[in-house]
Amino acid sequence: MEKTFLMVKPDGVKRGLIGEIVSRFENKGYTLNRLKMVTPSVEVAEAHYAEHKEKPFFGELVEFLTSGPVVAMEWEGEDIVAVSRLMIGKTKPLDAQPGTIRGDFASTMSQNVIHGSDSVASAERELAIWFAEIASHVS
Ligand code: IDP
Repeated sequence: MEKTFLMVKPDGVKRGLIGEIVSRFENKGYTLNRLKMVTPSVEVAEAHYAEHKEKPFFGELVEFLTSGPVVAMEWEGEDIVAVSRLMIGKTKPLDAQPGTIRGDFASTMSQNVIHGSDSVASAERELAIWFAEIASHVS
C-alpha cells in the first residue's frame, strides 16, 4: 500500500488545525501509521526543503519551519500521494480551490498550513528524514 509524508506546519499547529487536518485524512479512509510533534532542527528543515536550496525564499522557508512545533505523519492508502495532494490544494492561494485544506484555511503562500509529498520518491525521502531516529531504533 502506498505511503506518504504529511506535516501540519507551524502555522497550522498554532492555529489549532491539527484535529481538523487529521480528521480529513481519517474521514477519507486513510490509515495513520506514525505521528510525532516536534520543533524541527535547521538541519532537518534544510534536508526536507533541499530541492528549494537555490530559491530566494529558502532562508525564510527554513526559518518558518523551525519557528515552532510541527506534526509529522506517515499515512497509508490507495494512491495516497496523488489524492492527498488534491485534498491539500495548490500552493498559490489564488489557485487553491475551496474544499481543499489550503483553499479553506490558507491565505498566503509562505504560511500554508500543511505539507504533503509530491511523489512516491519524495514520500520515501521525506519519511526517512523525519522518522530517521525511529528507523535507527528498530534497525
Ligand atoms: P508545495 O508545498 O505545494 O509542494 P513547493 O513548491 O514544494 O510547494 O514549495 C514548498 C513550500 O515553499 C510551499 O508550501 C510554500 O510554503 C513555500 N513557497 C513556495 N513558493 C514560494 C514563494 O514563491 N515564496 C514564498 N514561499 C514559497
